[in-house]
Amino acid sequence: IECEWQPFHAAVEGFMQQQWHGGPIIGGRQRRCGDARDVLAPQNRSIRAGSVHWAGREEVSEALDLVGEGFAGWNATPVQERAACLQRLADLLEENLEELVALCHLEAGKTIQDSIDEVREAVDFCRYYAIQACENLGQVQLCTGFDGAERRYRLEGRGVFACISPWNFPLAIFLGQVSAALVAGNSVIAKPAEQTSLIAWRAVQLALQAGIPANALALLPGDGATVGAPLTADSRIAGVAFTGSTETAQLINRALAHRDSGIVPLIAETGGQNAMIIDSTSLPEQVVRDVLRSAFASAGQRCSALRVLYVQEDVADRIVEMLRGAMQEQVVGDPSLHSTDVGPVIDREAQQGLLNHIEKMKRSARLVAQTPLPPDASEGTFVAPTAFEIDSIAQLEREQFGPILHLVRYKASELDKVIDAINATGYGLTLGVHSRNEETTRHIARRVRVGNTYINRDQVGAVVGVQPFGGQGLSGTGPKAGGPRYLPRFAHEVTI
Ligand code: TXE
Repeated sequence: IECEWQPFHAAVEGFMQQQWHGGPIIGGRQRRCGDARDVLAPQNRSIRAGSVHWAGREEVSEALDLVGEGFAGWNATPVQERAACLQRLADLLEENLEELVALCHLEAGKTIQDSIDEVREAVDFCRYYAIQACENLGQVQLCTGFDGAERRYRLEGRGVFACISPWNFPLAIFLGQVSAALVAGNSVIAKPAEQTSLIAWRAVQLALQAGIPANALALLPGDGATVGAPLTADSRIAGVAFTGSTETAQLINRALAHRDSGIVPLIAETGGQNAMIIDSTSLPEQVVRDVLRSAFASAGQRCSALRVLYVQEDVADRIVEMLRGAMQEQVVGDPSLHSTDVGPVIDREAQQGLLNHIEKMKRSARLVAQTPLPPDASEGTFVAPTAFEIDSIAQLEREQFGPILHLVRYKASELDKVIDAINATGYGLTLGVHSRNEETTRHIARRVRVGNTYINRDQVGAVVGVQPFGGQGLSGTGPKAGGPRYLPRFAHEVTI
């Protein structure tokens, strides 16, 4: 990691002096509507990365008209040409890596390494969907019916897709959704999260440079009420791809259901209440390393992140002791430093919510460990990684999207109760298991209802084309992003 990281530092630092000024992009032109809002770095609120104009209702309507007109032409473009645009976009992301790393680091407060990984994941999404599209979309497919006759069908774009994305993977999730929708033949209106509009704006500039037609892609930065809600309520939208909170996904679902024009798909990836189960055969050193990464990497702001650690009673004291020591050693602070393990959380609102939870838990649970904050922590939105001991996952009302871990001790005879409690949350995103007993791992993996299970390793999300990612229940609709069944959800099956 050191070798990979060091050469970036000088180039990234150069870009950190830059100011970016973004806004809505409609018809390939940037709009300067409304007041420009300052973009401040989460790690130090006196560092300004630039500014961004937010779209209003007028821009929403204008974008819908324009991108609606662009759909037919883009959908008629051969799939190989659409895929070639994604490959060129991937090339451009790589060519602009240092700028994008600086922007991701400043706008989302990510460490340099996390920012590099972020750009790489976005590149992988573009390349993977380009390849998948050429293999599975566009050309005529044959299927043989019960009557022995062959029928021909083709997958085509649905129309205008709204892609609504969160701030925690501001480039990778943003471009993952947009590239999938586009390559399937849809025209796209992209609505990035309020907190991370600048990097999305830069990505859309690069997409247009890569050859995506100006009337096939529009960007509308803005808030959920002004931009997101009117978009999803509009009859011109033919589908929605959404990643964010479960509550917002439910709102969108209701908005789509209440429209009196067409029934359209919602592809949603949402939150989780992710657990890890550790039994007495596990290797404590490996467990502690994987728990730290799973719970505190990216300051706990990954949808896959570990929230509740179930530890078998016989090994609990030892694990707790080791975890306490390791949490004491973690470094919280400036995400531009190679020595930093945990950076800031995204903004003051998120920070306050997490601090409130910590205060509440201090009154009702046992504090196990807390990583110290640096002396200058008040300049940014830092939250000290904290671990509490609680009785059950059922005590937690909602997902805490930050560096807070909850431990629960269980007896070997209670394993099935643990599994039932995890299933009873209604979420189903990720589960970690640490055990060297194959029967136990198989039993747990079969019974827990989650999208992704991680056995004897850390629980850190997706690997495009290798480990597709997505949940079930309150955690999302599937199909899994970065997997072979994702693209067809963005398309219509047309029999010819
Ligand atoms: O999500 P929101 P936030 C979860 C996690 C976190 C929570 C809050 O639990 O604590 O979400 O994050 C847009 N109609 N995850 O506040 O509010 C909004 O503008 C249409 C899980 O960012 O759901 C933004 O672009 N759109 C996760 C997007 O929805 C609306 C990643 C997400 O915002 C809207 C991040 C509306 N009515 C957070 N209201 C994961 N699974 O990866 C808001 N939006």
